[in-house]
Amino acid sequence: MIMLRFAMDISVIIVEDDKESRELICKYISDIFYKIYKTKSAEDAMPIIESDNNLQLILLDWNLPGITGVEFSKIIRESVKDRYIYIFMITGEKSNDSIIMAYENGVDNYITKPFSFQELKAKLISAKRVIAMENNLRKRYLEVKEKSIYDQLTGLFNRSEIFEKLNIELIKHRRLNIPLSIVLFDIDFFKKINDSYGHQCGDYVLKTVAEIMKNNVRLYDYIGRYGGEEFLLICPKTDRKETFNIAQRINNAVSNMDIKYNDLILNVTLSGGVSDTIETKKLEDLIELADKRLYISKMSGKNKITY
Ligand code: GH3
Ligand code: MG
Ligand code: MG
Ligand code: MG
Repeated sequence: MIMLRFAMDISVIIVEDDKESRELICKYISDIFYKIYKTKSAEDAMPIIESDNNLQLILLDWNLPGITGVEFSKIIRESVKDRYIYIFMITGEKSNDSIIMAYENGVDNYITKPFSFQELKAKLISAKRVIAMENNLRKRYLEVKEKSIYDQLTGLFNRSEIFEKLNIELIKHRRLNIPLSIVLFDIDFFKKINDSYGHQCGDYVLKTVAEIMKNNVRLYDYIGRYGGEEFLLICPKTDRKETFNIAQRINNAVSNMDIKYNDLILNVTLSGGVSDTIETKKLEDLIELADKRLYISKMSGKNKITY
């Protein structure tokens, strides 16, 4: 799911062991942030950083109990990957070397003590802009990623993604030494639907069949659109006898469904072929076996699963 985060929603944490400074900073920036946490140590700060997904700005003191702000900055960079966190140091250190070291360890910006609160505020307004930009980029990236793994028409995994899933599962199963099986499904007489009622009706049937399939697989199965009216189901930790039963159940659900399109009521059936990793461990051979059995189902009258 894509989380839309506006700059308004950014929460901030002040990590500063001096109570007076902590309170003062908080007071000065409270009108530009949605939520401000105040902590005296890295130890207290970490659980908050990990649990508040809106936390994207840290005001970090250089000297903290048991750890330096720079060390803490490095830890944050290594452990928080789900969002960009802008790390702002408040420091008494003025040497160029210290500042370079801070930047090398993940710090984004700093201000040296003593500082004017006006200047701090100005820098934080700019930080907010950078965070908003980061969030936009991330949101775009997730949108593009989502488009690149799902089939637009059916919402199932697309061909390349279902292959990717199969690849990953095969590697896992090789290690576990547990069987995995697949089913290749093909809608029977689908061309007739297009020819008789038009392509749009065909699309609607495809979408509906995909929906029924999705509702009838187990939580940990993967289903994707393999081609035009062909689907590939991956059943982890399952041999082909068991998977045959799952495939039958799916076919029954599809064939029992009255698909209503305008004034029409359509019924479709599936043919399928099942194979498993007890027969072969190779992806290509697994597909070929399932495809051969799908062909047998077609040749022997359709509306049938072969394993
Ligand atoms: P069989 O029972 O042997 O499987 O025959 P069939 O008619 O189902 O299979 P065939 O391979 O002859 O035709 C499949 C048709 O599916 C041909 C193609 O135009 C159609 N098709 C493929 N992708 C789409 C799509 O996205 N939308 C629609 N409406 N039709 C599609
Ligand atoms: Mg300190
Ligand atoms: Mg086909
Ligand atoms: Mg077909």
